[in-house]
Amino acid sequence: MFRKILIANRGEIAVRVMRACRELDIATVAVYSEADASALHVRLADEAYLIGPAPSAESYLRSERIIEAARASGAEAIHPGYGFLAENAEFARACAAAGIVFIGPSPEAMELMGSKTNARRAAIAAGAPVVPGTTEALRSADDARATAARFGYPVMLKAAAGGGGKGMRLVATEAEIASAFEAAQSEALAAFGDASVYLEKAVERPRHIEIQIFADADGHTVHLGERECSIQRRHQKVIEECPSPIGDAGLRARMGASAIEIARAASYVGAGTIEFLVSDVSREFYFLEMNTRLQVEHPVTELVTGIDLVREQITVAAGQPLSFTQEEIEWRGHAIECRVYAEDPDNNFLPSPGRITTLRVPAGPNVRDDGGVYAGAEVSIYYDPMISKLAAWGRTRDEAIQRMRRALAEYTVGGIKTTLPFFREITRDAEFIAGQLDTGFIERFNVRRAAAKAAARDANTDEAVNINRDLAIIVAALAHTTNKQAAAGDKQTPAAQPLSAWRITGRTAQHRSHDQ
Ligand code: MV4
Repeated sequence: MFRKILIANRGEIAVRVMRACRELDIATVAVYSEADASALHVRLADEAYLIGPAPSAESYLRSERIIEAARASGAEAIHPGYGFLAENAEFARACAAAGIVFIGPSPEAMELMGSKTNARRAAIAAGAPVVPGTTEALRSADDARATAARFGYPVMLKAAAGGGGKGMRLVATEAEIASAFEAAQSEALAAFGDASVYLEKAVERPRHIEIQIFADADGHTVHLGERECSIQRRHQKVIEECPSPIGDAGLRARMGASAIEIARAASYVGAGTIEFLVSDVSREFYFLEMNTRLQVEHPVTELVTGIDLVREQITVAAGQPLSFTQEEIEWRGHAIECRVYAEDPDNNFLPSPGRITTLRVPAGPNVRDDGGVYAGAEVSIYYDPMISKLAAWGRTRDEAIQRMRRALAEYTVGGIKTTLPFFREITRDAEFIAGQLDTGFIERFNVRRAAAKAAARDANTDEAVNINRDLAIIVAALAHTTNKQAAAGDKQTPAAQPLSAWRITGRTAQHRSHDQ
């Protein structure tokens, strides 16, 4: 087993990896930018190396500096977390060249899956169902038009070097195809340095359901079930669940078997995720892409299976076999995760950087918070503003939702805006509770939310009018009595009491507990 591991990341995921290291008695090395000198991951590590200025291109993306830090510290392995260098095949090669173990799949597997057209070809070869479309880049606008006509509108244009929806275009009619193709090409070139664009038939109102897979170097490949990730905003996941509300043992077994075939076709080793689109209507599923990293939402799988995925990544990278077989995996209950961001949900989710003045993190039965901050920490403008992932487990989905609501009510973050109030609303939304989670969920929810806000404003106005009217009546009545008493020469009338004091105090306290 390794004695020392360097974590080439920051924030909550660096902290999460360090926790697994500590349980395995492995020493931890942090790397940090000038903006992160007092960040939580630096405080929790056994040692830490400054690798550059705040911008990630000058720090967390500088592979040579990170490898230098690994050498200087004597770390035998590097865990990349997610993002930054996690899916960078060149970095994995540079680690190997320096005699350091990259905790992840081979550079070849990363490269294969990094090309979405090659990944589609590999999935087809593995016999997995794939969204109808091309496995080659489109050659021209004319080629795009002819190909779209062959598959039928609506179609999706996607960057071959992309993934995660970046540079993606939905095209509804032939009139738009040429301009959409040109736009997709230039977006792909700007974002990925590669203008290649391919075509898929658009799946209407799909769900995004992904399968967690794991493989060791001895060729044991297993799946750990699905995660439902359909609640997304601008292609960023917002809430994830395990299992999917539409999942059952049959769908899981079929999707799991396909995912294992795809992983085997790529000679995959380590933790990986196969993304599928699932039709809400037919329950048919189609391969979308494979992510060759530990994913942000891995905790929901951990809560339901009881398996520590990061620990397993480390032991598998050290050459050990998987610590469990497919038959030993059991899925128990339901887990939900909310990604808590330093963003203002009342101002179009604008980032809300700054100092966290107060912090109360929920705990108690079956609640897990994977955080990367503390009271007094600074949320920087330079990085992703996710401050924690709050997860709740219950025996049923309803119980998990109730527990999540309780945890959200306990959570307070002072000094910055967060998405906590947004989650308090979602977890009370009827469509969410019913599990109707196709790709249009957030859009529909935002419409309902705006309508509810407007109604609340109107109700408040009504209430204020009523209170004023009631007060006017009380004041008039009091004045009448007082005048009568004064006229009668009564000197015993007590001073007026503030009638609604208890109510005002109660409201203030409630507002405080939901303070951002
Ligand atoms: C699609 C699609 C419909 N048809 N591909 C891909 C990346 C993901 N972030 C969004 N992606 C989609 N790919 C085809 N052929 C619809 C989406 C999609 C989506 C998928 C799941 C959850 C939310 C989504 C929101 C917009 C688009």
